[in-house]
Amino acid sequence: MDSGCRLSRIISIASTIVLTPIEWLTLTRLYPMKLFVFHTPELTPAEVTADCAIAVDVLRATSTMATALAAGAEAVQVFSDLDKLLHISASWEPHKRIRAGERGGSKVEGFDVGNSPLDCTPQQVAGKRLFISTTNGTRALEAIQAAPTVLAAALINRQAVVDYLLQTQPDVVWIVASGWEGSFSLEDTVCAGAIAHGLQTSLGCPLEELVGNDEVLGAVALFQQWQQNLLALMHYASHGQRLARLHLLEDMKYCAQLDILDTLPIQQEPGVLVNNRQPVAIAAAIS
Ligand code: 3SL
Repeated sequence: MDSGCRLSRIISIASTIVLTPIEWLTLTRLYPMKLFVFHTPELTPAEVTADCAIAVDVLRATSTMATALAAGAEAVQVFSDLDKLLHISASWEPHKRIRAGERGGSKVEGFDVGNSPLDCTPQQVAGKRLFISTTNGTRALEAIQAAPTVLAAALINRQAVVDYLLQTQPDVVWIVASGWEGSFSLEDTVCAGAIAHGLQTSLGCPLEELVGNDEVLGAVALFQQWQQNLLALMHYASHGQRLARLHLLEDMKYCAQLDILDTLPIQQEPGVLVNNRQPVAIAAAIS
């Protein structure tokens, strides 16, 4: 639809209903937001950046980060390198920090916890900084940390991410899936599709008005196919099978839930994410 046509559609809609300021803004800006999905950090352009870049690692890093912040962690600080994490966190008082280390799905020896969101109870993390290094998720966050706005998304906090994008309307948004050691991860791309689908539904615009690359269309199609069956998808996905072999079925069950946390991990300084929302009672969510 050309912009003249769009404008007359807007005027005719607006004349029949009472609009909130956000609805007016959405309509009058003619959906300038463009979404791009990248399946791995390696496929993400290094030389340019987006207005808003979102890292996704449903299994399990970004699910763990959102859960820790929902449980009242002071911040989450991410590292791709374990030694650097140990060095930087050493300057924090032990009762003010918790060190999470994961490689290949298992907890790294000497760390307080691995990468299970279910370990992030208020008793364990409230008031503390979570220093975390994981195989892929923390690398994805490092890859996008130069963007003016950096978020961490998972299925569990999808709606909080969508709401933020609706409120702030960045022009160019990248959704960067963590993948597994450089290759595609089904559950991350489905989450990217869930974000794009949520945005499109709220804006009420055709998907093609938001699409920046073909990957967005693929991600939305995958989400539409699996949205009623996200746990089954985890069991098909190669990383889900890896976690199942490690008997981490409860983690998979938890991470497969959609929109259960109103938590928005947002980068405050390079590598440090805080909650853009108030901590909430999460006992019910993680039980
Ligand atoms: O790859 C990662 O960053 C981790 O989330 C993988 S795992 O779920 O902890 O195995």
